[in-house]
Amino acid sequence: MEELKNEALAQIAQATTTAALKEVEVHWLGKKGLITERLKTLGTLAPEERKNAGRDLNILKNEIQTAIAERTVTVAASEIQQQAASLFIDTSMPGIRARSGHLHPLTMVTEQVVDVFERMGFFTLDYPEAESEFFNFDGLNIPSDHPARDTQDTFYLTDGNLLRTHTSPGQVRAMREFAPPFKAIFPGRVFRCEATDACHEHTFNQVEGIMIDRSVSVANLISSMMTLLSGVFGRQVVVRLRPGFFPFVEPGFELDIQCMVCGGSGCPVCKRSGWVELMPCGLIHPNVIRAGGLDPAEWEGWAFGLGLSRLVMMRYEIDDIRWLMSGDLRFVRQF
Ligand code: FA5
Repeated sequence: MEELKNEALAQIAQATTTAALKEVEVHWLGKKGLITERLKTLGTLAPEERKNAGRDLNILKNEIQTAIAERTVTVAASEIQQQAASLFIDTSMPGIRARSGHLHPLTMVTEQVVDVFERMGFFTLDYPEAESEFFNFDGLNIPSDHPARDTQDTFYLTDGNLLRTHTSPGQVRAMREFAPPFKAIFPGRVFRCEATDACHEHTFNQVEGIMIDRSVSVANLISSMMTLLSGVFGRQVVVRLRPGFFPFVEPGFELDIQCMVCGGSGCPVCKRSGWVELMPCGLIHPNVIRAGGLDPAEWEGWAFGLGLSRLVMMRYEIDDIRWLMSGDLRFVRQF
């Protein structure tokens, strides 16, 4: 026993790496290690001998285990020291700049619009992108034979629903959901089955806004629009108001903004006209108020449908709407 112990302790002392120590451990205490093998032969000894040999072997086993554990601490510490000494840190090396992510320009402008409107007392709602024909068309005073349906080429879904072509379905939904008076906006994606160009996408963003009260005015509508635009652009912008037709408003207007990409001189974004159609609006048609479950004799409202993607283009002077959804990081990283 004494000889075995000396031999084991000598091997442990000689091991200078954790790998070498592991080998020593396997050699003595492993499944086929010396001590384990000897413990297995105990059964062949006479009972008296077996008792003593068993006790001695277990004492030896514990001693070896303790010695290995102690040596492991020393060896590991010296290994760490060696590693640290061999590490050379060149503090003059140029660093690798961490690139932090940021919001997409569309998200930034949406948040700005939401912020301006929330400060004016509007609350923000989120309505479904997959809509029923009722909310997208019929409820908005656009029956199935109405020519206005043709101006918004529609993606129909196999379940009979459709991808909303504008955010206006939220008008009827909001009126059904909230007791008037109230004012709300609902930003979101809309979809149209149409050919794309510098200022037309098949998937783009709008923000709808409505105000329902006993008496509302076009003057109030226009002043809200102006507050929004100066809030987003941080400066005075040139706008013009034209009459516009939408079945769900009466009277209806088109609010155009002077093209901020070319300053009004004409470019592909404004189709060389110097103006960009940005924000149709008007007083909500009595039929829509009715579809919203309210009595048009008691309640009035105004609504607008802002082309958010176009607003982003104007805000950041982007010359082609298709950049927005392109997923091209070279574009996104510029903001
Ligand atoms: C509508 O979508 C109406 N729902 C807006 C409205 C709301 C009118 C409330 C009255 C009251 P229009 O189809 O014109 O209208 O689209 C609204 C805005 O979305 C346009 O002024 C334009 O800025 C933007 N827009 C329209 N089509 C596209 C397109 N293909 N790509 C990008 N922006 C578009």
